[in-house]
Amino acid sequence: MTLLGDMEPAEAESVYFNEYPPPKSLPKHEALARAFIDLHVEDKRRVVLVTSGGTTVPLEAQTVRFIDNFSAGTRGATSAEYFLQQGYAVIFLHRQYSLLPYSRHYSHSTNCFLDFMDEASPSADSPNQNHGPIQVRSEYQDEMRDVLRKYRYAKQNNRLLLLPFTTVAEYMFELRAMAKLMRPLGPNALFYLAAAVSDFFIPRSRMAEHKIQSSELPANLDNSSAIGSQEIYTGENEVQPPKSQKKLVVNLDPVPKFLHRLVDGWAPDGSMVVSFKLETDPSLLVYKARTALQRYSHHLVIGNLLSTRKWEVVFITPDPPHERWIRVPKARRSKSISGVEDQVGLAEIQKGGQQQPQPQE
Ligand code: 9Z3
Repeated sequence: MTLLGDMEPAEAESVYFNEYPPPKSLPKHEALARAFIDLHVEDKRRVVLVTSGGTTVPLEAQTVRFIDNFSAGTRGATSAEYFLQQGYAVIFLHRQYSLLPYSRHYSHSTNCFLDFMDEASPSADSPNQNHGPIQVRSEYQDEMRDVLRKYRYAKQNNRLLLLPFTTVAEYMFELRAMAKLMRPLGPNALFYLAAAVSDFFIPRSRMAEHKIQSSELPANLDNSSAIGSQEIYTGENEVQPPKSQKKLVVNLDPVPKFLHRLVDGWAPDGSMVVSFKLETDPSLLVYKARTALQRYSHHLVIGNLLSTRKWEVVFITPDPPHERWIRVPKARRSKSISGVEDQVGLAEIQKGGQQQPQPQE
C-alpha cells in the first residue's frame, strides 16, 4: 500500500480527505468565517489565520485514548494579540481549551483568574452587610484594564473569530476550508501556522472502533478490540505476537504534508504563508527550517527549539539575510516568559501594504 506521504500532494489530499468525515462543526465554522471574511474584505482589512495549540491523534474511533503534544497555545494566542494590535482581523483556529488571546493572561493553572480577585469590605450601604463586592486586586488594576479594553475592542469590532479543533484530521479540514474561504482577500490574507501539528497518525481504515482492551475477553464476546487482535497492533504483514503479551504497539503513518497544497492550491494568490518548525536538537533546526522553506516555497519559516522557544527564534527567509536570530534579552526573559512574540515583532513578517490603524479604546 502506498503511504500518503509518498503520493503526489493533490492525490494525497483526495485520499486523506475522503477517508474522514468532515468535522461536525465545519459547516457552522465555515458560515461564521464567510461572514467574518466578507466584512473585512469590504473594509479592505488584512486578515490572518493563526493556528494554535496541539493536535490529537486518536487511537480509537470512539476515542478514549489519544496521542497529544505539549503545546499550550502560548505562541498562537500571544501572536494573535499582536496581530490585532497591528490592525489585522484574526481567525484563531485553535485546539479546544488551549490558551486564547487576552483571556490567556488569566487562565490555566499558572494564571488562575481567582488569584487576581479580592472581596472588598462591605460598605455601610451594602444591601448585604456580610458580602462585599468582588473586585480586581489593586496591584492588577492597570494591567487588567489594558487587557480588558483590547479584548472589548476586538470583540465589539468583530476582529477576532475563535474556531476550535481537537484532532489532527479536524485541523486539516478546518485549515483547508478557511484557506479557500480566504481567497477573496488576495494579498490581504496571511497564514501564521503556529499549531503543533502531529507528524504521525493512524489512518481511519486501521483504527480500532471501540476502546482498546488490555485483557482478553471471553470467547463468546466479540474481542475485536482486545490487544493482540488489534489492527493497530499488527499493522500490515506483521506477525502477531502471542496474546499473552499484553503490549500495545502502535503503528503510525506519516501525516501528509499539506503545506504544499496550502501554498499551491488552497490559499489565495499573493497571500503570505508563515510556518513554524519545532526541533529539540539544535544541530537540526536551521537545516530543517531551510528544507521546509525550499520544499514548500512559502515566505518565512520561524524555527524554534522546545527548550528555548520562549526567548529565541530563528527567521529563515528566501531572501538575504536568509537566517536571522531574534532573542529576548536575558533581563527581560522572566517578564516575557509568555511570549517571545514581543520580540518576533509583526513588523518582521508584514510585507508591503499600508500599516493599519492601531485599535484605540
Ligand atoms: C511551533 O513551533 C510553535 O512555536 C510551538 C509553540 C508549538 C513550539 P507553545 O504553544 O509552543 O507556545 O507552547 N509550532 C510547530 C509547528 C509545526 O508543527 N509545524 C509543522 C512542521 O514543521 C507543520 S507546518 O512540519
